[in-house]
Amino acid sequence: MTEFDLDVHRDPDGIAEALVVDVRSGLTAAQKWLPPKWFYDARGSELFEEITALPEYYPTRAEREVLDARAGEIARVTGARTLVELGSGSSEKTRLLLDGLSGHGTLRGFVPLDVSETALAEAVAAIRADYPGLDVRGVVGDFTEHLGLLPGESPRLVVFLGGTIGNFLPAERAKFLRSVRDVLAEGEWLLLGTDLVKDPVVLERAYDDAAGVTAEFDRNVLHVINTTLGADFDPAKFTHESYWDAANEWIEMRLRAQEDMTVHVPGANLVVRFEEGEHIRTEISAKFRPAGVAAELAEAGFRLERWWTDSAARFGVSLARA
Ligand code: AVJ
Repeated sequence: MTEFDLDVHRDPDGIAEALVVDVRSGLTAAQKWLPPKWFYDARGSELFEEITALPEYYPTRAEREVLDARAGEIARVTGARTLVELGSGSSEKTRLLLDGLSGHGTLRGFVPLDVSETALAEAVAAIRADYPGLDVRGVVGDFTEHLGLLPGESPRLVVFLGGTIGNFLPAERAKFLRSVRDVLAEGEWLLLGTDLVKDPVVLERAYDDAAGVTAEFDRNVLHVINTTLGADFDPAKFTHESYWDAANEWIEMRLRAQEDMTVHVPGANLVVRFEEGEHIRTEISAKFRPAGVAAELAEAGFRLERWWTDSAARFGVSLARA
């Protein structure tokens, strides 16, 4: 886990500074909010891995079903020499693509990019061990900032899986897709995973599981602020909720204050007051309709070449050409 293994575009000071900016703007807003990327310290990344195995959390399994069925086709259609994964986490599902692409004989390099240095270092070590001969270059960074720095031989296939694009607000999403298009040369590729609109009960359960793992994951952002900025949040005094916003077609995760509280955040030079019953919005996870995904990709300058869903049509995967 050193600069010999990973390209670090985010050092600990830079991370703390970025968190200060987000905490100041989010926790001083009339409706308090925090960006979801701050869930993912070592503990948060572990908790997310646990979430992916929960009975209620179907997206990981649904997307895996698609990748399992289509990896060979993705390799044939793209002929990719470099696989770039944004928000790679443990890179578990990526192995299906690595297998498909190496089986096809074109793949030379793998570039996983993630904000979590610990998760990335583990993934890089595991992939290097299992794919000798593959040039693996981990990049620690934020995919909203560090896209221009992605190495690798063309044609590249950029994959953004898990439905993480749903964490962006619609305007941010448009900007992000456009920025991915802009770093790609014509004829390079994007593989995009999008969770689909479905029964709100199923959605709300997926984000509020019976075992309470998602609640722990949600509260982890408060631990991260405590550890990084010396804050005195008492995470146990916030209850986790998932809420389906039908107008915006997104799930919100919320942390609701159980009593009046004053929280000190010395690292951000900030004191935050909470009223009993007030909530912090900690994540939006937008859900999509097939026509909407196609329109957003076209708007960003992509040509949609393939669209697949799992057999239960819970989750969509798009293969688009720049
Ligand atoms: C990793 C962003 C795809 O939005 O479903 C899981 C994160 N949050 N449970 C999602 C998450 C709560 C997840 N993404």
